[in-house]
Amino acid sequence: MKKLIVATSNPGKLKEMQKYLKGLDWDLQLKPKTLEVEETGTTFAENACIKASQVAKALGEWAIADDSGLAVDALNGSPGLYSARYGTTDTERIERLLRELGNNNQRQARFICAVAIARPDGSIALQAEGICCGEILTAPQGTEGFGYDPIFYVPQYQQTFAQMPSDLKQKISHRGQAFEALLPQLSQL
Ligand code: ITT
Repeated sequence: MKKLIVATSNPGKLKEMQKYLKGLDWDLQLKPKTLEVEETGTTFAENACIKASQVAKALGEWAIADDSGLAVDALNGSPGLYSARYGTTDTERIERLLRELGNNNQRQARFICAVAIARPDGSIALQAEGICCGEILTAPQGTEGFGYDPIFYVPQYQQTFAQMPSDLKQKISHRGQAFEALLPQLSQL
């Protein structure tokens, strides 16, 4: 089995990525904590490639990375690429977003996820992207998931990502869409 390094420091993402990659012919290993990569790209796709490529090259192994974030229409797409840097904890990030949105009734938002897989020499082998549209609530609801999940409401299911069963989130989320596009290509590598 070929080794695939999962290049993330986010435990919530890791859990979801492991589920998508389960049962494939790859031996998943987590990136060492000390190996940190600066996200200098200007798009989610660029950052996913930077993370996968640098980790792959540093370890001489295949690597997969995810770069994702929440874009809120009324905030001109913020926090976007800066979703992780919006605060130091999930609670702080959620509070800041709710504060900035205030009682604006334009609450449309979308989650975006880019995934990339790099070869051991750092070159990019595969890339995919997914988007999930929803609305930002005025207060958190639900305890599942991670990150901004408690304030991201999906009208079609009348639930936030943090209220829905994890299997449903896995299927309909931005990450779900990205992996749906990636997995058939991955099994052909
Ligand atoms: P790595 O770069 O180490 O993978 P990170 O948390 O820094 O971890 P990003 O730079 O991609 O990851 O930032 C993504 C931000 O968006 C971060 O705050 C996440 O918690 C949040 N986020 C991404 N996907 C999410 C999801 O499915 N549900 C809730 N929040 C999510």
